[in-house]
Amino acid sequence: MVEGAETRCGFIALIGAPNAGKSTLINALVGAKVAIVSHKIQTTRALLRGIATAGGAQLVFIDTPGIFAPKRRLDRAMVSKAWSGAHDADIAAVLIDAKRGLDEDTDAIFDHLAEIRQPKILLINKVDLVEKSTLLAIVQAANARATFAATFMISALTGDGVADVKSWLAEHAPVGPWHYPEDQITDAPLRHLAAEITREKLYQRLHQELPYQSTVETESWTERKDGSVRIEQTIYVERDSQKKIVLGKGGQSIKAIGEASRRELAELLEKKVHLFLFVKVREGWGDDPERYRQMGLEFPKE
Ligand SMILES: Nc1nc2c(ncn2[C@@H]2O[C@H](COP(=O)(O)OP(=O)(O)OP(=O)(O)O)[C@@H](O)[C@H]2O)c(=O)[nH]1
Ligand SMILES: [Mg+2]
Repeated sequence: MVEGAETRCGFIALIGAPNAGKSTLINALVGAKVAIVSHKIQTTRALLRGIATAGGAQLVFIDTPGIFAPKRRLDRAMVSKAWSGAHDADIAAVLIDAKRGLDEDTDAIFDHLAEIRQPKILLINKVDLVEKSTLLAIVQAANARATFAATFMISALTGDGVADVKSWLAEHAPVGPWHYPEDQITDAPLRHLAAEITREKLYQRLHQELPYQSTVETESWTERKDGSVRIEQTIYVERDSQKKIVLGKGGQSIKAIGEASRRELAELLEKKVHLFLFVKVREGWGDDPERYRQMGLEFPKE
């Protein structure tokens, strides 16, 4: 930051259908992995802030859970978190997956956009996957449904167009002091980030419904004299049959998950990590207020 120069600080919520690429984009904008990503829908569960700087501006991006038609209690908690993130921001960035276009999920989002009074920008993501003509049709259809201050074509995966989004936001962020120290890249505590990394490995390794019926919590974190850290985490599942799958034959599956997570944690923390994973059956954790509190979600009454 230049001494004496006018500073800007903007909060930007990324909203969009499940799997649109919100978390991938936040990592690209921040330039480091702060949010977990998977090819499965509904990976992100709570709000997470990723912080970037551009020029004299601090840009605080809010990753939100994909917005979709909620059925379970956990889904409802995630959807309401996503909208609250959009309402609290200075600017809402609406992300559309170019491959999917204005499908049912995106349509439902557009129905609610009028309620958001803040300026909105449109980001058409995954341009690496489609033809130019398809993109133009999406842009036209989207702009007919809502008013956007700007439209960008990007690929969060390749980084194409991401710098343009950043500079536009830096120019349009409200004037004001920075909210976070200059070198901070996320507001998530390390314990939470560590649990998320293990959850990402679960999502990548397990199939069908199982990831949605599990959650991960960091139970203990001990810095050791030799400079390494000992982390204990619990994976909660709903049923004994699910525990068996998470463990895998002869413990193979949990071992692979633990190894992948440990490796990434060691890289993130830049120290040796001893990771211990425990699998616990907690029937009905999806109806347990404490699990929601741990995830950073409010517990819906019904
Ligand atoms: N080809 C391509 N794939 C992308 C791009 N952006 C994201 N993806 C992929 O899309 C999938 C979903 O990405 P996420 O970042 O987890 O999507 P999300 O919107 O955060 O999803 P939820 O948290 O479930 O709402 C992943 O497999 C990403 O690698 C892109 O620009 N191009
Ligand atoms: Mg996500």
